[in-house]
Amino acid sequence: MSDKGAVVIDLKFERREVDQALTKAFAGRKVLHASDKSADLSEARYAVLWKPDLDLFRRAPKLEVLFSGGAGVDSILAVPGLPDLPIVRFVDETLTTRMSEWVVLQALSHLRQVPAYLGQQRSRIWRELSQPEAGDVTVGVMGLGVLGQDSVRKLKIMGFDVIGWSRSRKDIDGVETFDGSELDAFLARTDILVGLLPLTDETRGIFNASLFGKLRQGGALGKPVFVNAGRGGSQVETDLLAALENGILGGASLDVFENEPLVSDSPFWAMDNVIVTPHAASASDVRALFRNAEAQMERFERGEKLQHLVDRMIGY
Ligand code: NDP
Ligand code: OXD
Repeated sequence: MSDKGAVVIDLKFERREVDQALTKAFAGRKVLHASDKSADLSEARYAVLWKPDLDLFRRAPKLEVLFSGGAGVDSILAVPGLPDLPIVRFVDETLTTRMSEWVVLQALSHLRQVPAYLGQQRSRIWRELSQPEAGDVTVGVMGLGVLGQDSVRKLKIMGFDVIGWSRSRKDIDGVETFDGSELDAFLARTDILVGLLPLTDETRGIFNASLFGKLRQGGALGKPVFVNAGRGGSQVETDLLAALENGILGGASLDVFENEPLVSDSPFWAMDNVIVTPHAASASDVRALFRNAEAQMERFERGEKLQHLVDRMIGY
């Protein structure tokens, strides 16, 4: 075995996919599985992890870099006893493209009244509904990071009027942007609100009754629509449910929930104007994840800076 650093894999993903991806990954490196409780992890330098075992850091005390199995790192940052090591987020075109596909799909579904037409189909009703133009609908994206910026570009291509909000103002061609202090002005313009925020102390519960009440009423869709693929901890589900029931919101597309999996008796499943997907907006492609981690390990061993590092002070 070469002197390249050993890697521990602790991914709570489909094992078959992980094993298959490993056949073409980490050449020249020892690969260890945290799930193998008899494995000696004591010399491992790297861990690729998603929902890691609580004893991982005790078993692997010489880790130097952690690689997140996903773009969001809230669950890693919440692990008790997490060592103070650099954490690399998963950033890859496959993940970005999948998320933009989901976001555009949801925006188009609400624009083109897919939930209503599916209801009509089930009742065998042939009735054309009124059809607003995409350009008359403003999609407001909260979170203009890697995923948000690609989504706004693709929403623009579909003809929507697109605006965006993030902690620090972004400069994106053809998109009006707002900074953290301008949330109310941003919401007042928004017909379809898209959440692509990380879960942090600041964003926990941000999608609440007060926020829903500030979205534009009477736009081209009549009532505003809420779309969330960031994290469920950012939405207050009792407020969301009330807003959908009392008509503050006209619909929603939800990929993430306060508690996952969504319980079978959740009212969201049965709401005609709500589209539910099982945290599947953008699943990590394991082959791409390993390719990225491997490239970063090579950089690290050449003495170059790691990319896509998490800022633990701000939590993303
Ligand atoms: P980035 O870190 O690239 O972007 C995060 C964005 O959120 C930045 O624009 C940042 O602002 C903004 N932001 C963070 N906190 C605040 C705040 N308090 N106020 C205003 N803006 C804030 O993340 P990604 O785009 O890569 O991913 C976003 C999230 O998407 C992930 O954290 C994860 O939770 C979720 N995700 C969900 C998936 C799914 O399948 N449902 C799949 C992948 C990711 P600034 O630019 O100023 O720093
Ligand atoms: C991620 C996710 O953060 O899948 O990548 O949610």
